[in-house]
Amino acid sequence: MNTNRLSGNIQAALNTQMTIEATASQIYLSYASWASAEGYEGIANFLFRHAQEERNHMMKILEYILERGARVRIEAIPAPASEPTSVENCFQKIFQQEVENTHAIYKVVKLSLQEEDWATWNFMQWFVKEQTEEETLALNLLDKIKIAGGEKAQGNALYALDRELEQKPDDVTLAEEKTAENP
Ligand code: OFO
Repeated sequence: MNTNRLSGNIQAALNTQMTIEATASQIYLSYASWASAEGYEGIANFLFRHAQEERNHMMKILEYILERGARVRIEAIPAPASEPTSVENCFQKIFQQEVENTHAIYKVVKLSLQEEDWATWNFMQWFVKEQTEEETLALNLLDKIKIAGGEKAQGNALYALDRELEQKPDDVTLAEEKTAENP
């Protein structure tokens, strides 16, 4: 009796996405280590926390694959590319990598739609929303560094940004939760 509720294609796509989340976690770890070495402890703290979030995303997919009676494939994680060259460059790289992750997630969503696998489609909606949050968060970081002086940001402005990120929550409020009274 076949108890595997995922098609071969969906199983492969979810396993790939799991590795992408693990890779994202390593990227955040490397940027966090870079920030700490440069003396930006607040930014490092924020990025270390985010590395953990990406690992949680990986675990969600791993658990889902198992729950559906399919097989998990643990693959090698590529080493993160070069370190950031500045705080602005760090935030740009973060934004870029989140957008790439969004595209990867959309591919899984599209496949589940084509295969009419509504359980996977439904499961993936959590990730669609999460990516909107993560892109918003990354865009907010880019805005902040721009206000602090962009590539030329230094001294007090960078210090204030670093302190702020240490306290910054990992989530942002999305448009659908906003109102006229509370924009
Ligand atoms: Fe940065 O996001 Fe996972 O999915």
